[in-house]
Amino acid sequence: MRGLVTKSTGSWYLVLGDDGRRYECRIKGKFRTHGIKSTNPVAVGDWVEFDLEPDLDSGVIRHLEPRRNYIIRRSVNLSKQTQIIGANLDQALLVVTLASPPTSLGFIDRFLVTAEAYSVPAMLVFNKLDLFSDEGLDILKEYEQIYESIGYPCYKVSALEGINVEELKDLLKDKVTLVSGHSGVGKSTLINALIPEAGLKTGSISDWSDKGKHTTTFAEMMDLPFGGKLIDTPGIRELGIVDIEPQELSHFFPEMRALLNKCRFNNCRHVNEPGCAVMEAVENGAIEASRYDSYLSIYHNENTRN
Ligand SMILES: Nc1nc2c(ncn2[C@@H]2O[C@H](COP(=O)(O)OP(=O)(O)OP(=O)(O)O)[C@@H](O)[C@H]2O)c(=O)[nH]1
Ligand SMILES: [Mg+2]
Ligand SMILES: [Zn+2]
Repeated sequence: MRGLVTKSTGSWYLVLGDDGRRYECRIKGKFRTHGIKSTNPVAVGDWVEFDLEPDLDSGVIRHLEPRRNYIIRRSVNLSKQTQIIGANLDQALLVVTLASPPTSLGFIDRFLVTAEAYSVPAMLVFNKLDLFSDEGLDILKEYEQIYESIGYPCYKVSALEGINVEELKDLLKDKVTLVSGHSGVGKSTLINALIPEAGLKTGSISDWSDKGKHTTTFAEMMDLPFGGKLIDTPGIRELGIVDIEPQELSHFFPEMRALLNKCRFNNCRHVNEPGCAVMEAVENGAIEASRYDSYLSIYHNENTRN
C-alpha cells in the first residue's frame, strides 16, 4: 500500500495509508534512501510503500518515493549526523522570538539558507508579541525590515493570546507547511491555536529557561481544519548546514545572488577580493551587515569542514 508518513520517532513511523487508515510501520533490512545518509532514513512528509503485517494494523516500509524537496540539518555535536526535518514541503515557517528564548539573526539566516538551498519558500513568524516592550517592538521593526526587503514575508503574532493568528490562515490554506524554530518559541502553541483539536503538549511557562527542555520530541503532521497540513517539529538549538559548497553559498542569499555577475572576478568569494560587488553593497548599506556576517560565519565554519 502507498501512504504518507505523518509521524516519525526514528524507530517507528505513523503512515496514513491510501485507504485513509493509519498504520504503525517499521523499516526492515537494507533500505534505499536516494544517497542521503541521515539518522532518519524516512521523514514526515515522505511518501512510502509498505507491506501490511499479518495483524493488518501495522506494516513494514519497503520503498521510499523520491522527494520533491526537504529540509535537512547537521547536528552540531560530535556525531555530525544529518537529520531530515521534513520532506515534500510547500513552505517552511520559522517561529522566531526575540526573548524567552532569544533567536539570533545568525540562526534565522542559517534556516533561510537551508530553505533556499532545498527550494522551500520560507517565512518568519515572530511570536510572543504580547511580551514585547517598546524597545523590543523597535528591534522587531528592524528585523522585519531586514527580511521583508530581501523578500521573506514576516508576520507577528501571539500564539498564546491569539493575536494575528487569523491572518496566518490564508497563507497556510491547502499547503504543507513545516513549522520550525528553537525549543520554547511556541511552535506547538501556534499549531494548537490554528488546529484546536490538535491538543499538542506545550511547555510550561518557565521551561524555556531550561535549555535542555524539549516539549515536542517527534515531528508530526496534522491536518488544518480549513485545508492544508502543518508539521510540528522538535525545537532545534543549532542548525548545521549540509552539502553547500563554499562557491555556491552566496546563491542562497537572494540579495547577494542579485549581484553575483557584478563582482570583478567570476570566482569571487566575497571575502576580501578587490572589486567585490557584494562587499561594496555591504559598505553602502544595500546589504545588511548582519546578513553578510552570517555569510562569513557559514562560509568559514561550515565550508572548511573535512
Ligand atoms: N507569552 C507568550 N507565551 C507563549 C506564546 N506562545 C507560546 N508561549 C509559551 O511558550 C512556552 C513554550 O511553548 P511551546 O509551544 O511548547 O514551544 P515549542 O516551540 O513547541 O517548544 P518545543 O516543543 O520544545 O520545541 C509555553 O509556556 C507557551 O505557553 C505567546 O504568544 N506569548
Ligand atoms: Mg513543541
Ligand atoms: Zn564578490
